[in-house]
Amino acid sequence: MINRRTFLRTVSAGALGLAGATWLTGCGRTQAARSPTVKPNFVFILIDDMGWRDLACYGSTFYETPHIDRLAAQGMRFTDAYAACPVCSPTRASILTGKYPARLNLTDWIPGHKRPFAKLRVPKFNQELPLAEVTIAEALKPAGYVSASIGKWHLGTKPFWPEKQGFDVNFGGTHQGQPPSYFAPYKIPNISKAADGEYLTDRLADEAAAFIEKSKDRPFFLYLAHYAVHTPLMARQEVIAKYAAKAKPDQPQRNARYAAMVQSVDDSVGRIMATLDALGLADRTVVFFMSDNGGLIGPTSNLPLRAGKGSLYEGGIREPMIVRWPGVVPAGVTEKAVVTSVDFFPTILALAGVAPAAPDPGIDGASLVPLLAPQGEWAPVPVYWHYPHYHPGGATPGGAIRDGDYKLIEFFEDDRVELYNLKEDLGEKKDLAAAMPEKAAQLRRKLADWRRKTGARMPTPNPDYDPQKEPKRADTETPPPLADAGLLFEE
Ligand SMILES: [Ca+2]
Repeated sequence: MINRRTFLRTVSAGALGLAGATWLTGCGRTQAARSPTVKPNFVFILIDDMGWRDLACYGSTFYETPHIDRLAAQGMRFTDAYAACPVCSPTRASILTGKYPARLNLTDWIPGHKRPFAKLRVPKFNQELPLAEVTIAEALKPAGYVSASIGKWHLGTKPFWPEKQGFDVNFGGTHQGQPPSYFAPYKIPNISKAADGEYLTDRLADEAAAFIEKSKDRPFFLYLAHYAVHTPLMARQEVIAKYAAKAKPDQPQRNARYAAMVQSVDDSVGRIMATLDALGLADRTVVFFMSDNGGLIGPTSNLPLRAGKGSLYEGGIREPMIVRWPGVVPAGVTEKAVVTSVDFFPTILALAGVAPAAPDPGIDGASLVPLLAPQGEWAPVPVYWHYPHYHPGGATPGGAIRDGDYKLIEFFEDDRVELYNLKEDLGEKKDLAAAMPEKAAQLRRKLADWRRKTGARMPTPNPDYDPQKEPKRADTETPPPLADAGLLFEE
């Protein structure tokens, strides 16, 4: 059986064996803007808590996202792309290292939260991305890349900030998982000199554009990790007014404040694209667009997907994902392959023609080059999750595997599984576990094998378990009424 790791080695041997970017010349596409010696730039735009359905090009009829829609029209749009975790920090770590959160023992958002009377005692997890891990920025550095982390970091305190993980520039990245305010003063320690009333998403776009301009003559890696669209819901008043006027109470997506935050993110993408165009860099810059976990139920709706942030149902983990590289990645293509956030690390290294001196056997991701270039053969592989934690949204500790059309979710509290055929049942409404016991058992075995291989830590029975003292379980699936959503998430 081929797993993501062995597959990576196979692809690496093919792609990287062709030193530098010369492999690109073999795919018969125009090479006018590139030469084998010019390495591509990478712009990785990561949105916080953006749901799968939060873009017009993914079916939203409320939010307006013309720039991101154009990015999709000029590149490849993935329908079945996943975050490796339904919450922030672990997915970020998976992107930067190519390893599953279970392997990194970074399985919940930092610092997590305590549930002393829950049925299960959850395992301890790393409170930072260990410095020994090799990030994309560190891997690209020997090839002459300059790297910037602009925006949210959320992978540890100061000794573990981006500048300790290979980034030459860190603007606004700290231990913080959300900004105290989206309007200056932000109270983010490494953002200074902000004019009163300045809006954070705009400022991050400004800083990103300035970094691109400054780095235009050398290969660069820009990791633009927006704090948006995470709470607190704060946006420009005039944009909120526009969406308030078109919000309909009977529509699942209807929060004007959240819509305005989405629009500002879209504006920032437009700003980045315009900067690349103005500098003549678009043809040698690979742009990735991704979110770190599913949309938060309340501010947004992930329908037709089930549930949202914190859950292993599709609403918590399926993400919008776009890759654009004019002349290499075919334009306007919808790609249905099942991919996950651990795949970015090997993909970026392969596209840069960078081979680590000593390949890390712990890399879980598969290079997406066979899908993107397209070059070589894409061999589908299962995707896994390990979230042995409780989430305030109501989710309980569990794990999951997506293998082809099927997905199995394991619930650790009661040792129960659910099985879904996502091709026929995107909303995960019809549990097939009882009807297809052999399929369920087969996927459960694969999930258990993967946990063993990655060293995943399991929760244990809690001797202090007291259901009376447990917080009342929230309904994870039904959005609150409009008025409540406003009250709950008012800044
Ligand atoms: Ca998040």
